[in-house]
Amino acid sequence: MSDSIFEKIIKRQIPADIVFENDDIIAFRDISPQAPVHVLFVPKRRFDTLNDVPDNEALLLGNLLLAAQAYAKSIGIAENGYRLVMNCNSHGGQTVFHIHMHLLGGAPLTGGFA
Ligand code: DGP
Repeated sequence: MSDSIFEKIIKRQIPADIVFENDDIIAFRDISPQAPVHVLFVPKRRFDTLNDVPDNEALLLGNLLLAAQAYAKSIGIAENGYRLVMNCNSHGGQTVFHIHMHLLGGAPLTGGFA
């Protein structure tokens, strides 16, 4: 299977504005921001969609949430609030098939997010 665009970012084969990284997770600014803060939290190990994540990866999913929470606190948007979104497959509007969670914030967010 060829690398996803996010695997290329993880391997530094294409540039990204990386804001957080540890052994399991990388976070970088979305190329097409939908809010003043729009960061993608991405597990380094690839699962194409949320449907492909097995039961024994609960810790990874939890750590993805906690990484976003910690980052939101670190940049001062946690108190006002933010939105976390994971899109799955076509009805969810998923366009990159390497699971990722959107952190959106920095201003009041209106209705939907696609
Ligand atoms: P989704 O619809 O949930 O699959 O969102 C994929 C997001 O990935 C979309 O908001 C745009 C972002 N994106 C796609 N390609 C790149 C890229 O090369 N660099 C960065 N930083 N973001 C990307």
